[in-house]
Amino acid sequence: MSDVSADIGKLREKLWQAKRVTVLTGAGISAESGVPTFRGEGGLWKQYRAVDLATPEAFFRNPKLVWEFYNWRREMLDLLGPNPGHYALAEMEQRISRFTLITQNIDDLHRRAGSRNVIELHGNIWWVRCTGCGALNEDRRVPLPALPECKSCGALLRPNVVWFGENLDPAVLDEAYEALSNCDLMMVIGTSGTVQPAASMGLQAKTAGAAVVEINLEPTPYSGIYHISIAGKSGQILPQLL
Ligand code: BV8
Ligand code: ZN
Repeated sequence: MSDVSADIGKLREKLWQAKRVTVLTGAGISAESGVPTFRGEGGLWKQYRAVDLATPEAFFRNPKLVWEFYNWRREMLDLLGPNPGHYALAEMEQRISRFTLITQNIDDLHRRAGSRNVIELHGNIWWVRCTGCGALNEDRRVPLPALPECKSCGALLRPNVVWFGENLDPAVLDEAYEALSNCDLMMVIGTSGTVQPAASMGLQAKTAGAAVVEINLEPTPYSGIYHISIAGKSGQILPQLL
């Protein structure tokens, strides 16, 4: 039995014995849906240098370019769908009474796969927020106009996502910390562990006493620190846990 399948067996055991399970996902869980990750080959940051575009300064300087970046992702996401990894997590939520899913992704694929209780740390690409009156709306037009305007006050809309240098919503963070501080199993899936504060959440769960298991295509700075680190594709590994 390869050590990967041994580890999957160990994780399956922990999963169905756990009293409370918390999951944190990153771009890697959407890779098998065809959504480019931030760091992989053809990653978002290379083509569009998201670090430069996903910032309030970039939006202030050139809102048209930033909206072009988000419209490009919205159009792509409109054609793509969840993969077996997303569906497996939605199934787990049905079968495990105390199960919380935290995601860094803004692609809405967890909800489209049927997950209901999703903590979106960095917002959601299908929601827009008015830079004038703050109105928040879901807007699934693809594409949006080049410079979309608020229908009630006419000011420029922005994607309702958290940009680099922006604070996360404190209420969302509180919910995430409650879930990771009170679980006995935390799975960290498809994230390179680069972006804070999400990157420290696995370690925080471990410090709070949880068993932490990583599922990732490649090693991350945390692989040696978590209890189990399984190298592989989440779309192939997660269904084996059901
Ligand atoms: C904050 C939404 C307080 C937008 C995102 C200097 C100046 C200013 C800020 C900072 C600074 N230094 C550090 C910071 C803090 C900064 C940060 O961490 N920067 C990084 C770049 C160093 N963080 C912030 O700014 C956060 N706010 O800290 O507020 C503050 C306030 C003011 C000043 C300072 C601090 C806000 C961060 C949120 C940014 N918004 N997304 C959008 O998406 O357009 S982040 C975005 O990038 C994602 O949401 C995600 O969080 C991150 C990408 O990471 P991953 O998801 O891990 O993706 P990645 O491609 O890296 O990895 C994928 C992994 O999957 C890989 O390991 C791969 O091997 C694996 N994989 C691939 N395929 C598969 C797979 N695994 C399994 N199966 C597969 N099939
Ligand atoms: Zn408005």
